[in-house]
Amino acid sequence: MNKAARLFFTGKYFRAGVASLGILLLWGYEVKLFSQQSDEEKRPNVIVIYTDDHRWDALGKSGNDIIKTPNLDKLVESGHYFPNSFVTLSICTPSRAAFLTGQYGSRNDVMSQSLNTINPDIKTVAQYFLEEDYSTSVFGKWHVSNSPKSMGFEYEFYFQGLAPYWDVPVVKNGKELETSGFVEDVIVDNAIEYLMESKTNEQPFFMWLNTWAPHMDIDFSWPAKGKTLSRYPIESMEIPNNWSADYSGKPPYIQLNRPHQRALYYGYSKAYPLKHHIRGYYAATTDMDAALGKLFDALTEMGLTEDTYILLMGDNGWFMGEHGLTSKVLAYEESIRVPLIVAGPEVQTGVSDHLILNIDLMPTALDLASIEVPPNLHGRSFKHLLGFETDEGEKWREYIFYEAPVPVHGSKPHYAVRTKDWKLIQTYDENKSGELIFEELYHLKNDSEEKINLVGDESYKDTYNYLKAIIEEKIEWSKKSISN
Ligand SMILES: [Ca+2]
Repeated sequence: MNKAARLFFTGKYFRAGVASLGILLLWGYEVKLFSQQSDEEKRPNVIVIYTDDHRWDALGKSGNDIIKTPNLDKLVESGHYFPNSFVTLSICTPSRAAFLTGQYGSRNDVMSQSLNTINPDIKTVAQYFLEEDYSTSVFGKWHVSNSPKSMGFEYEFYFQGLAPYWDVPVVKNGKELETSGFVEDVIVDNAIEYLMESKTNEQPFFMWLNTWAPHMDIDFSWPAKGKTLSRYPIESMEIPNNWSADYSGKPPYIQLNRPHQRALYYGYSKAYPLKHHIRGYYAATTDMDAALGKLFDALTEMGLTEDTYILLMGDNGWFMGEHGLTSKVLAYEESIRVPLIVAGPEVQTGVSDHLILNIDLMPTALDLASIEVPPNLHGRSFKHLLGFETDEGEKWREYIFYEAPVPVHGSKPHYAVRTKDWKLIQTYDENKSGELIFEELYHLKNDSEEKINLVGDESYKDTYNYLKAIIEEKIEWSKKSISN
């Protein structure tokens, strides 16, 4: 249906039409046509949930036997799970901008926590939904400098970056507001309240819900609920296999700079402080899971499940001692790989190993709502991978491109290309020369923990050349996007 027709059926003209048909009904006219059209034109709701610093394996269904995420596991069972999902740049603000625009940071202008203003000429996912007469809302962490309203969200309940886990101050529709309780409960309770108010509205809704957990809180810890922490005995936490990093195959600056030095500050050279952090991260994830469980239950109780798509993805991952590191940004798996689950009407249940990016969420969300996907996006709709017949066809990307073109948290400019089995990372000098200073090649199929750098190994020369040609072409493309 074209936009004009859609607006007719959903806007004031349609409401006027309904009133007229009501009069016709009183006169005893046949109204079968009306009821058929109403069902046919019912449009789905879409909820995108962005979980913060949620690494791909902090999910029971990923095979993690320690973490407790019963509600997300249920979502996996009822929907489609993509364990090979990644972000285009692993840090909060650029990841949000990538989702909102369906484009890389080099195009939307958001490439670090300080380069945090989305190019206002680019239309966001919320603006596309708004144009189709959806009601649009955002909840939880916002973390870009543009205002939610200017990005197409009619209803806002948000806070900016670093925040406390308890009694978080928020902005609700332009007004500052104090809250009490755990941050995820505050976010979800307000979202449920909004849904209660809007469920009788004939407009469908597009909601973006951003969690704060399991991101570290404003004091760099994870003050989860006491009961939840007690479910994770510190001695049961497992130290990662790639904890004691051998830096001989890694760019030397990593050891000397923030990613490693901050880990040392946290005490990660010893097992106990690291296990203590793993416990806090897992408990915060479980508390987040419980809050999302309340949202899922509320959708069921309100009878919205059958009309609502849920797309849940992590905004970036998080190092928990792997390679002796903390934090994110760097292109290793723990940082760039995130959970992705999609559930909703007629979504085929199952698990797919296709390589998905966060920039694919926007076109997929629009496509699920049968809204035309704009042609200028970098991401692609993966609706057909959810069991729907579409024009997209079956061929999907064979690699993902990762860009971190400006220094963030002590990183140097670096890029990566990852296929299902391999990854090539290139690190560049951040100074004017911009020369290539380090390369890493990992055979993920045999070395998922990225311990052995195979650059220079003659046996893998063809693979290296193949990936090198791709990454250098993509880097040129990325640089060109920035200069434009
Ligand atoms: Ca994040």
